[in-house]
Amino acid sequence: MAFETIIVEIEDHIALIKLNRPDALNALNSQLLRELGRALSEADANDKVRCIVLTGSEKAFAAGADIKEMSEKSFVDMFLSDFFGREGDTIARTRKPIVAAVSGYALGGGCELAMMCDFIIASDTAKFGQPEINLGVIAGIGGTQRLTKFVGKSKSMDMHLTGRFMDAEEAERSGLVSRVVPARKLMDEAMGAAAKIAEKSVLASMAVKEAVNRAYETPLSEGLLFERRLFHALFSTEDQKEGMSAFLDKREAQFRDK
Ligand code: CO8
Repeated sequence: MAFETIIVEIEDHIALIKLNRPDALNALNSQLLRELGRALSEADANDKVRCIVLTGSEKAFAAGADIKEMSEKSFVDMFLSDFFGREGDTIARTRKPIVAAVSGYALGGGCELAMMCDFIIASDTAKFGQPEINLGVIAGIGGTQRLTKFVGKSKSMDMHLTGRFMDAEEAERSGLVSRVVPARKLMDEAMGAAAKIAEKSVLASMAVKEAVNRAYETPLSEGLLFERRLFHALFSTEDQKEGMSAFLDKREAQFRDK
């Protein structure tokens, strides 16, 4: 079934997913999150895809959850439908690497969506924020947890309590984004990073994701053990033999995800 709220292009082992609700600054409604979840699951299952890039428009990555869709809902509606819980879990469970390319507004659910990706490359026009407090609510799809882990308690409290926006420079300084580039170079930078990742073994990329994400979930000793087991396990792959022989033979490795 075709998508209506996102555009998906697959080329050179990269799935480029563009949020596409321009009239609402890519506000995240149920349809968009369902379609995004489906596109990510399909990318995970597609042997041709080795990395995913998620982006929005120049003006907005996403300006949050769709306020029109939510405004009249009751607690019972939200609780019974587990509003966006399942969709959020599907996105966060994607196993292949996802690079977020953020230009313009990444607010509320938009900031939370960017943080579910594996790293964020921002244009110098990017603005991050958790302004839910202005609507009388709080973040609902990971913002209080992920932002706090990325930028620390003080700045996270500041963002959530005041609802102020953080520019790209502050976001890089605080560890929320990995790189900032001029707006006109954003997609080249993100696609370049994805192309680098796509050259690697998907087995190793997935292992990196699992191990780095464990750092947020477990005490250090458990995380170190988990990393070591994955490291050992990769010695059962052909890609490890290929990667190490290629280094010794002074040639480029050709990974086959086996
Ligand atoms: N929901 C619905 N429509 C939106 C949203 C939104 N979050 N943001 C913008 N729009 C719409 C506007 O209503 C407007 O539509 P229309 O032309 O029909 O009136 C259009 O997009 C353009 O917006 P503006 O005219 O407001 O554009 P400006 O350039 O003046 O302002 C801003 C841009 C500053 C981004 C402004 O639109 C704004 O403040 N938007 C709301 C930001 C916000 O509060 N986000 C948080 C939403 S709550 C949330 O995300 C909760 C997350 C928890 C669950 C998450 C699940 C994914």
